[in-house]
Amino acid sequence: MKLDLSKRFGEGNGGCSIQCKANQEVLCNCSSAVVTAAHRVSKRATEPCRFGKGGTCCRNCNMGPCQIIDGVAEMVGVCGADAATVTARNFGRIVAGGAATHMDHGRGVALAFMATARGETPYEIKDGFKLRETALRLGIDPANKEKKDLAMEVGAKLLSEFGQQTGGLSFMKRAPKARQEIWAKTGVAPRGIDREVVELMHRTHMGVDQHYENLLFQSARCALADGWGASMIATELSDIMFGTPQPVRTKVNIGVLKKDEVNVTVHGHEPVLAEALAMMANDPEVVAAAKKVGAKGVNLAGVCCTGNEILMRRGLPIAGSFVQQEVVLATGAVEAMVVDVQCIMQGVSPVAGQFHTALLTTSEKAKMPGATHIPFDEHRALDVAKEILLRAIAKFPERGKNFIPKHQMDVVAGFSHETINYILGGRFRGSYKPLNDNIINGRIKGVAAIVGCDNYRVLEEVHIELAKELIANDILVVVTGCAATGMGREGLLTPEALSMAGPGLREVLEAVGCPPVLHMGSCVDNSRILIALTEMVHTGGLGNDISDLPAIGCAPQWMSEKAVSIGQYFVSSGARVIFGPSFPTTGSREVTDYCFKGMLEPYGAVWDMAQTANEFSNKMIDAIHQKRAALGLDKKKERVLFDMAMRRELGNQALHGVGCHGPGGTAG
Ligand code: SF4
Ligand code: MSK
Repeated sequence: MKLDLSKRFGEGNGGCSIQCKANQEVLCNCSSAVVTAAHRVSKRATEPCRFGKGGTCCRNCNMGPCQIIDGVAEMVGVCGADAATVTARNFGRIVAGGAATHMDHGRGVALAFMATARGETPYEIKDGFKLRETALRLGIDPANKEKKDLAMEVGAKLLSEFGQQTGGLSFMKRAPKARQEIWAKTGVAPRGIDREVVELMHRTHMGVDQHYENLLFQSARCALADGWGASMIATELSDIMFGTPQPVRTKVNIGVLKKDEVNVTVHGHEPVLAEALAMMANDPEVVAAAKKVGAKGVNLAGVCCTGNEILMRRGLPIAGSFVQQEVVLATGAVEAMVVDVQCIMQGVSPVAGQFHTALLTTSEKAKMPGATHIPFDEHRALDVAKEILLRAIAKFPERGKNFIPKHQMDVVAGFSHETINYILGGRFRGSYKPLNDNIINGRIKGVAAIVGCDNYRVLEEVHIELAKELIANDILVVVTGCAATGMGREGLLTPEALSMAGPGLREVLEAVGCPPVLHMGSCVDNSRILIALTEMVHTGGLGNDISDLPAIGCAPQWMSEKAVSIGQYFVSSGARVIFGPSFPTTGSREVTDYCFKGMLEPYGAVWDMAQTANEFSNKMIDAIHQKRAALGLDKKKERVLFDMAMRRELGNQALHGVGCHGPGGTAG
């Protein structure tokens, strides 16, 4: 199949996820029989269905499917459902789908954690300090308890919250007090984790909840059960079990594949199998087997968020983001792609079939035509990992014509909330105070999160241009998921990228050797951003709630249902979120107005939409300055003429160290 990719891939437009040079070179060098999402999307001459895109196609019963047109009386559903009901129901189902993935992921981590505490897996409890901290947070006294007993108690408590019917979620008590009061007042606090998905699916069934506000209320409750429940449990227990990320230097892009090693890529989201593979990759028996077939060893590289998990904790490289998953295989240099769950395109199977590559599914929840299934079980983790690696090694002699592009880029990742605390405040007085102080004194204007997927439907690479614009305006950027990999490809995740930052941000971060864009992890790790925002509130000086902070989030190239759940838990937590290039409720003016304006009243934050990098940056910078103005931080200081007495007083203060504020030096 020969396709003209020039429209999609542009010329000399290196760097963007779609047009990145590595992608272009691989696709130009591989056989025309290789078909990827890039080919499929350019073959689709038509725009996506307007009803589907705007949320007004309903197939919730067999009298439909019904396409609804907002404001046209004859164009309601056969049952009478109007655009607002159908759009809100569809929005709810997107949130339920997204939240459910994180819930199943979190449950899986909790079960593996319990098995580890019982000594049934090869993993260990690596971060004892975080275990004790978490125990205290859950009201469990860690005193005089063996590590494994304490881990059992912590794991059992958190696992119980998945099936819990009433009461609240423990980690929601970490939120600022004002936020907890808002949740209590609105009644939106989740009762149990799984319950909220089940109820949302019930409410969106034909003939149940027909009020869009009520549907969006349950969507918010379900999303909160994701962010402050399942996702946070997944992140915290993974940290305790596999180690809390610390800054680590590694590389990203397809060039991390190696000519003389057996390339094994891990793709999906769950860290448990990838950890076992990392533990076995240097096993003497595995290395000997690799040498026997003429390879120097095994090169483990990530794709999507499984990649982000092992990049954050082990410093292993990432070969590609979501839009690169098929292109990585199209190199012909991958012996095995090991997949677990989420974001795995069905298209990888036919691409793998063009080469010697073994496509290996490992989760009972996710099998694929054309793949070999090797069931993973944490109790047999190392045996399964060894079997996978030996299968990959056996493929190495079959490697035929291949092309590995040179492109790879250095990145510094591993910015957990704990790391930020430590970097800013030092080991013995870890604190967000230097960050808050520098926001107050104006060197840093605020914080922006760029999260989520990359997407073949988006022609402009918004992430990169947006991040550059934000850091140039002295806004600290935090990133997760595939957006982070895209930033990595462009060199934004290195301290050297500070040359692109505004003078204030540069001055603060140069002192601590931090990049201006901080990689905080996989998409489940967006919970780290919730904690970082909470910490900023607790540190003081920037208001009483997340909604007071000069902080904003966005997902300019969102693709997955998870992104919508994530966006909704940020909005319900008080952070404004901008999505692009589309929003799933635009088929109903009422519902979109409610999301873009009406949510301000219950949650103190709203959704918004933008398309170009320019539009995103204008809206985000404006929003940050509005928050600064509300906090009284954007007022121009009156010029003060100092007399002798005032100068003497200043001198005394300097002598006694008053005004010295961490990495920024003296406070302004
Ligand atoms: Fe049509 Fe109503 Fe059935 Fe939806 S629930 S498919 S709008 S009849
Ligand atoms: S993998 S959800 S494409 S970020 Fe987390 Fe990337 Fe989005 Fe999947």
